[in-house]
Amino acid sequence: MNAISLEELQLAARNHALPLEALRWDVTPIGLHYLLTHYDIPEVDPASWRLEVGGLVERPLSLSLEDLRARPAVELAVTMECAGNGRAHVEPHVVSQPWLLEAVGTARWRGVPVAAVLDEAGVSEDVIEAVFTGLDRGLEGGEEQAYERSLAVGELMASDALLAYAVNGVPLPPQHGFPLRLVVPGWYGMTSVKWLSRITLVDEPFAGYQQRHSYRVRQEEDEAGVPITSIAPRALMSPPGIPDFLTRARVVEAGTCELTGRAWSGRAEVEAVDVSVDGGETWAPAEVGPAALGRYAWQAWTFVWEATPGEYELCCRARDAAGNEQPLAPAWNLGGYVNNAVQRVSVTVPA
Ligand SMILES: Nc1nc2c(c(=O)[nH]1)N[C@H]1C(S)=C(S)[C@@H](COP(=O)(O)O)O[C@H]1N2
Ligand SMILES: [Mo]
Repeated sequence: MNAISLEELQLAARNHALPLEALRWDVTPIGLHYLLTHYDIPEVDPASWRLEVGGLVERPLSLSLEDLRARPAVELAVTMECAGNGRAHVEPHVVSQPWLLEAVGTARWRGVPVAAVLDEAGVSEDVIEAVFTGLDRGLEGGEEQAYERSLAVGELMASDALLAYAVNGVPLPPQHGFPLRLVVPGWYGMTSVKWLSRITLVDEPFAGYQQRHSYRVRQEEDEAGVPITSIAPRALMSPPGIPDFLTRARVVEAGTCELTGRAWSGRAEVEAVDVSVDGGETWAPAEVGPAALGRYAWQAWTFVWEATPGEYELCCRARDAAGNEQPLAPAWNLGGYVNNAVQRVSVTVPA
């Protein structure tokens, strides 16, 4: 068992996960959506707040919330997952937000396509990236910084990325980026910058801390590593039966038990979910539902289990249409990122 420090507990108490029983909702009630904030939730006065679009553009823009709301809106159901999801299961232990495997949620984000706003500003020819800057500030790796991330401008213009001011039919709550956030469907959450204040078009690669140091798969400190982009496949199950208070191990009555859950991948449509009741020795296919919420949101799956008395380890495993499949065991990297090893749920079926 990996030991968690009080500092990690402090992070975990601020940044909560999705309670797994909340997988029952296709759209996550917003208070149950996972949450990750590196620094503090900033205070924003919506009347004086503006989104500045500048750098190498033909027409710099300064847009109020009303300006944005007046533009044609798009709503997208998006499954968002933290790149650190699964971190607490990697060994040796990686010190950071200690996610188990529930740093995920699906919401209906509403706002203005980023591409439309950039078109309006007129992106200059030599621009390669857009830098998205949040209002939140803090220290990380000894560097004082605003939370900032960039995206390649070609990719952005061709994407369905949104500047979202509403979620599940209500204005963004403070913790999810009020008044405006970026939402990049299919990408790990770090890309979707909250509390947006500025978009800056640049002609050289952005080298801010969250781009150059964090969110890269690296084995060694001095290695450049591979930047983290789209979400690897994962299936999760709503744990069946009832939990033990402390261990959360499950007790399920003997008889027919319908296992249910969700599966997603930011890389391609989910093609298959397999279920094991013996810790991954043997597998059988689950029934996977359609992409009912569109191509950026999770799909439901079900599996009928005839539970007989005994001890079980239930597992589920997703594969996408591009052939990406969840591994059985975690892979280690410095940041503890992108660990999509299969979920394991201990179950007792009493006689
Ligand atoms: N400004 C800002 N944006 C941010 C973050 C942050 O700390 N500050 N955290 C990022 C990370 S790591 C994730 S996983 C998602 C989480 O979004 P949520 O809290 O709305 O679920 O927001 C991203 N956007
Ligand atoms: Mo994250």
